[in-house]
Amino acid sequence: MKAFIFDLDGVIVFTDKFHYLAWKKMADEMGIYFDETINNRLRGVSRAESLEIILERYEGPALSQEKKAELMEGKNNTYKELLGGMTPDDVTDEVRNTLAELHNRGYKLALGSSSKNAKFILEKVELLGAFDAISDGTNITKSKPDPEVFLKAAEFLGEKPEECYVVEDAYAGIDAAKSAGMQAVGIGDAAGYGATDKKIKSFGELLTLEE
Ligand code: B16
Ligand code: MG
Repeated sequence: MKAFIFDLDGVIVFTDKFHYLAWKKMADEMGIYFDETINNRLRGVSRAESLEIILERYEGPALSQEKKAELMEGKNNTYKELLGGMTPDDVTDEVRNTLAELHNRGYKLALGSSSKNAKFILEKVELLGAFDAISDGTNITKSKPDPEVFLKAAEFLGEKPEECYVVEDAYAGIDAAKSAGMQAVGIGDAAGYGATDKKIKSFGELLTLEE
């Protein structure tokens, strides 16, 4: 194997709590029921698809595309305000050291995130320089479980899909990795998902994956 492609939210940083708070604010304002169980369905899913999942519980008059765009913009503004408080302390030493050691061992490292805020987050936590390539929500047309974000990451790295590991916390991300022809490593929620090739309990276990 030549490379690792990392999901961002739920793997490198835990921004899911901010997504939850930002969507919750919007849902409360619109009188829509929304809880953490529904929020789990938003992992790895694009902003537009997340909105549609939340609107499954909406009972008001039909919403125009303009209104939906406005809702997504409002949610993203709240989310970015919450992200504004992030610092390098929001990345554990385990994550930082493991990334550095994988690099030392000669692996190429890429980010493969559905988020359009990925670079902003990596800047806040001072990890932008840890990756050789970034594939995120700004360079894809289809979001996970479509393999596009990971295939683009492999292309940016100049590596073959079958020589890439994908590290993911979301079922949609594991499905995307398998569709891309990559090795899927599950952490967090995804460690309990049958489609994963390898399961890890902590990030540092990536160093012993090939033993
Ligand atoms: P944004 P990942 C995903 O990040 C999140 O898990 C998902 O909840 C979010 O809707 C998506 O990014 C889009 O994020 O609104 O910032 O563009 O897990 O693929 O790193
Ligand atoms: Mg994720």
